[in-house]
Amino acid sequence: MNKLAISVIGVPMDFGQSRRGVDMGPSAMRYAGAIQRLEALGHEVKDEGDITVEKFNTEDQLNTNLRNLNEVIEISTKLADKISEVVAAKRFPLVLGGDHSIAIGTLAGLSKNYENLGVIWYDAHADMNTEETSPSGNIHGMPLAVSMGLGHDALVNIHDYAPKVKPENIVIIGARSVDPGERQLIKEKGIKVFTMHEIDKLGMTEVMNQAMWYLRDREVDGVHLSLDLDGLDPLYTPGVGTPVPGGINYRESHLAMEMLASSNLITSTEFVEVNPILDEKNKTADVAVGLMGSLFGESLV
Ligand code: EXY
Ligand code: MN
Ligand code: MN
Ligand code: MN
Repeated sequence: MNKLAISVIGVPMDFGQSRRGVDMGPSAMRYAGAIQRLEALGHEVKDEGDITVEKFNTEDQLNTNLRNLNEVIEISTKLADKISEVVAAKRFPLVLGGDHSIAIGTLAGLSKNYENLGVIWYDAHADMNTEETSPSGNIHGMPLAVSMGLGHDALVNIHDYAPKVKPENIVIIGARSVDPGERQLIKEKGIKVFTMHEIDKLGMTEVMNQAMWYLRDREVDGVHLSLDLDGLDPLYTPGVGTPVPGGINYRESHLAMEMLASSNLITSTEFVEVNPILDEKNKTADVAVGLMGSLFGESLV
């Protein structure tokens, strides 16, 4: 794997959902040695610090079915600004979340720098709800819909352009908890999804090969890996806000990262939903940093 100039950006964000603690995800992953792990692989790593997230009064603001909308808009915009800066400096963005609503900002900052950006969404969920279809009003369940241009105008138009991602350039891996509105959208838009059923049936090697060839055939000029730690089975990553049993196992996840590393397809990534309060010691952050090692070229011998 080529040696990279990596910029680590922390986003201590918990406004996209209603369980406190995920704002400490960035420090949990730094504490688990994210920076040192990548430096040990020979990459030049710059810690850009955290996007400042002003704390606001603790009670949730649920205006309509978009909890903490204003805070999510503000932080997504700040993150998009930072991502654009990093990409303009020809550096590789590695974002540490924070709940998955941060992908709204990451993709807003990334996409205008590409003609045809691809996205691999490694997640138990489809994160494709809108205000109308969401069962919770939590915006961490909406980033893929928003990035396809579906949802509240202020979210869809972060950095004043839309859409950020074409439906045909999205591959979801690990889905096992998908709401009716999301199923509808997946069918309508023909989005490529490898659920746990496909992973069980085909095996991770075949799923990753199919996913990578699918994106190559789309002639993408960059691929963003959005890795939600709840994509793995809660046995391995218990410290997440919306755990779903029957997930991807530890070695399947490392194999997926190792295959992505040798493909040289990935041009940016984010690791999200690490919640140390819900964790067993720092297990989930440790798993996240281990996966980063595999993604950035660590080999077993
Ligand atoms: N689909 C459910 C909702 O929209 O509320 C749960 C979403 C969980 C989102 C986490 C980040 O992946
Ligand atoms: Mn997610
Ligand atoms: Mn998820
Ligand atoms: Mn606008």
